[in-house]
Amino acid sequence: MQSDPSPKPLLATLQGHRQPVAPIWLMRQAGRYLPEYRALREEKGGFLALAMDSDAAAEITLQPIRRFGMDGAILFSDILVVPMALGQKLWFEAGEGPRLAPTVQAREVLESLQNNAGVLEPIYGTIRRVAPLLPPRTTFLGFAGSPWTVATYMIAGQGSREQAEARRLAYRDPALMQALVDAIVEQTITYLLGQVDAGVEAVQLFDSWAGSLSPAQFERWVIAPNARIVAALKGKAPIIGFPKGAGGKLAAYARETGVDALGLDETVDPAWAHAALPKDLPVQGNLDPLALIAGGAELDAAIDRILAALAERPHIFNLGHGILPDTPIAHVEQLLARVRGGRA
Ligand code: 1CP
Repeated sequence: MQSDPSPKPLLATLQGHRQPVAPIWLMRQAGRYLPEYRALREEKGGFLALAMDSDAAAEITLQPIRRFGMDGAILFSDILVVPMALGQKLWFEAGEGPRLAPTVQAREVLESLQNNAGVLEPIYGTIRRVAPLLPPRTTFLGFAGSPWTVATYMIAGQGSREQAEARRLAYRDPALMQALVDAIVEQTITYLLGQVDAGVEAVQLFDSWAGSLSPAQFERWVIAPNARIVAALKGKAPIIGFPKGAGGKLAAYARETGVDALGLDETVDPAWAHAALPKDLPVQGNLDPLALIAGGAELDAAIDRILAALAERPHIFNLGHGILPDTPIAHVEQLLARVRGGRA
């Protein structure tokens, strides 16, 4: 049964109500393509310092809302704070990316885990600061990484091209992998419920590396853990699942996890998705971030194709992956005007 639609277009779409104009937000909308973000990062001295400073993180969450009037504000934080809450040391190498404490063996990661959930307090502080400042039509989104994607970082200690260490461990010692994933699931549920308590209205599970798994492994390490998280959040806040690279496994993912909405990456044909997915399932996506960089008539055409393919179902416009740091701001403005002007 559908609830009464929220007056907020993005939240109403997540509740299953198609909007005359698709609501829009962009993954990584708070970040390096914005001069106001770069200025604040310079001042605070790095990503983690920003994310753990509730005032700075609140300001960054609000920057794209002020500049563009996005329909969704996404909490400024990172998926790797969950390993930190599990006791793994996290830092960011300037110009490179996140690093997690030296991990010789996954067993060591697991054995050294301890509940350090107190480190998440400043993030709830960010949410409490942002919530009362949002315009009435803006939906506040929280997020977490999906357990598989988070595990790949915990095991490799950093981003890894094909997630080979984690995939190898999953075959070689599935019990160990399961114990690690279980720990992440529990902490993620606590974290997401904490976000909802603090004031977010919906959440997204980012599964950036879902695409590297074979079908049976996808069932076990993507679908099953995400289904547990979805079940724990049911009735509390809608969940958008974003299993990047899942391709033909998207329909099974949606059905078996019970997510409220499905994020599509840019490799998915939206017309295929519309035909293959349940008619009332809200979908989000899926402009290629490189089309946004290119701009011009090609950008307009790419936007129009997506809007047309998904016009008959609840649709949230977004990119197929995070916005890239060299994206011109004028192209983001062009995108918003096209999406908002195209259908009335
Ligand atoms: O200033 C900087 O250089 C930091 C860059 C940055 C930012 C802006 C990182 C480091 N994280 C973030 C914020 C972030 N990360 C958000 C904030 C909200 C928003 O969307 O505006 C979100 C949702 C994330 C999610 C995230 N972090 C993912 C999943 C989505 C995706 O893009 O695939 C992943 C994989 C991460 C890990 C991470 N954090 C940062 C980097 C550079 C990476 C990728 C590292 C790698 O794979 O090597």
